[in-house]
Amino acid sequence: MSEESKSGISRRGLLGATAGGAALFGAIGGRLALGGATTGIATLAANTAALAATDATGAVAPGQLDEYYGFWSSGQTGEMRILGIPSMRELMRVPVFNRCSATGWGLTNESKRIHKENMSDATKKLLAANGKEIHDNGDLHHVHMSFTEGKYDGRFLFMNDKANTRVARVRGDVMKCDKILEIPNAHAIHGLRPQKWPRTNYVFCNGEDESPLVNDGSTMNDPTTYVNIFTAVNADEMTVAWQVIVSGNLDNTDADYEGKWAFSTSYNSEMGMNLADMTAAEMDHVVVFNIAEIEKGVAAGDYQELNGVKVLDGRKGQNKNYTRYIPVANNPHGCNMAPDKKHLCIGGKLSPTVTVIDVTKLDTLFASDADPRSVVVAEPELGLGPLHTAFDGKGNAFTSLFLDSQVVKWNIEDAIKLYNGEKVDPIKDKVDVQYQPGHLKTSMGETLEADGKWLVCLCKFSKDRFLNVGPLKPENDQLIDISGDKMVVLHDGPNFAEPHDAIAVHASKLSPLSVWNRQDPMWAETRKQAEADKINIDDYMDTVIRDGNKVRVYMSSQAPAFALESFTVTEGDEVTVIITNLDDIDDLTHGFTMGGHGVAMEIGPQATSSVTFVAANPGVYWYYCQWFCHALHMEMRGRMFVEPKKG
Ligand code: CUK
Ligand code: CUA
Ligand code: CA
Repeated sequence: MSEESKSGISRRGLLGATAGGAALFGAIGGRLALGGATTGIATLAANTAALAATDATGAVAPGQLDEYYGFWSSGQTGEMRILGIPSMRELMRVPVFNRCSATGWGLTNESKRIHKENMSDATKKLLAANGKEIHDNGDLHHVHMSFTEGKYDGRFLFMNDKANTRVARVRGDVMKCDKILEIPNAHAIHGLRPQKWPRTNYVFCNGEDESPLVNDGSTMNDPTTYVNIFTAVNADEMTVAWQVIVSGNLDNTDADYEGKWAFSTSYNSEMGMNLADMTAAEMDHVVVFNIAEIEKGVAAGDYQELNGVKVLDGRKGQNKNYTRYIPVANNPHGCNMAPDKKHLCIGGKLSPTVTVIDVTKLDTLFASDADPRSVVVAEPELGLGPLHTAFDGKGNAFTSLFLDSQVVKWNIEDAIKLYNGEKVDPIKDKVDVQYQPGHLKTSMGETLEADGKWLVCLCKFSKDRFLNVGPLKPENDQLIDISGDKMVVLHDGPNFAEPHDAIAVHASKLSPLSVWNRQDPMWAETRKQAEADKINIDDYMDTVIRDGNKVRVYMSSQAPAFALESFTVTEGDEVTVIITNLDDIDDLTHGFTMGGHGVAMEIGPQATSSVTFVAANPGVYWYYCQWFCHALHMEMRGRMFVEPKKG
């Protein structure tokens, strides 16, 4: 731990901000054992009699629960991760755009159905040409929870795939992905945010890569044919509601707290096709989308229909009710709406400034031909490489400085005063982070319930912070205490490639199930097939159905046995194994792995899962449960006999 954070912890201890709760010396000891040389914490523990289980050091005692769920993206890994805050313990990985060996995501019929449900014909063709059914990868940057009246409601989490232009949804009740939607017309969905007010009816999605609107290979070198597309996804149905063509490209996005606007940064207003051209202009812009006007445009038929989607024209010089373009310094990045409902903060990236836009001035802007810069109310110079901004709900903002490797704490009202010519310094504190931060997140900071307790800073480089694991190093997600005047870095959290973003959701917002509901829609299709086969998948089952060269093997599981000790198929048969886990005990998950067939899946308590494969080679093959479930878990196995084909 660095000298600064050592002294920071001591200072925090002296401030006595940790009062309350029982003495939990053991907790700190436990953390010491895991966390290594942290004499600062030891001193604090020795000196502080009363330390709550989840307070100042970020230590959470064994057996104690975190106060917040952290939902992390994972970039090119393609999954969503759940961490506890403040412990920074990884609690779960939820496969979404990736494949998962443990759970069978991407292998099971249930997950493949979700992958394919909204897949375009073009993608199906591409995948088939490459010998695949579904994509193997995704690039998941942004995870956000659904809102009701500006507060997290625990229903869903939404996330983007930049690699293959998709948006996915994870259910808050079971923490599994239930929808994947390929977005037509747009390319490389990057920024993504749910509407905050009155509820998440839309999820706003930025297409980052410019492409010809009709991308049929007829042109590459005529930049006038290139466009970028902003998409509103219907969050309940997971369908595309409408799209808007914009000038320039789209990077990050956010929405306001009145349900009136969405905002997107654009770093390529130049519509350049290489680095030099993308950074050529002095100014780029933020696009403001007027949701009500766009809905009116849709109702009035002011759109072209492209790949089944209503596409409106919101480019500069077109319908000025749909969009406005606010000039900001060249190549902006982050786009963050403050919980004061008023201030939108745009990270300068190439400029050392954050541009603050007062969204209550937007009505006037749309109603007039006023200078679009008239909505800018502050532009404090904060340091080098400002990317993203987070909030404490007390009027302060925290901006990541990529080049300076720092987080800067600044006061929004003071920045406005400075902009108006008063002599005030909006900067309240700076802290070194290790190293090169991207996103940063405060506890509940993207909601009206921002509580100003914790900040997680997602650093892009860890360099020397951990044991060397070879040329590929982990990222470093750092926990920072922001409850006092000074920020204090408390914890290094190594993380695998590559969380871009995270949210911190108070644990009270969620109550996931421990056991599946038997009527869950996840296996509705499987249930239909079973009904046709006259099998009740809610009960004990040990039946093999033969349907030409298709064989359906129905078996239940109950620790420590599958209902079928063995079954027989014929060489070349297409075999579907359907398993219901009849155990209804908390945490009693079984698995099914068919040896030598590249097949494995999870079957949670009271869940049904199914997987299909071709039994190509005659012989005896053992299947087994790969989830340690019982003292006799090793014995939870059986045989598939593949008879040679006759004649
Ligand atoms: S982007 Cu990665 S650090 Cu994709 Cu949210 Cu800014
Ligand atoms: Cu069932 Cu291991
Ligand atoms: Ca630019």
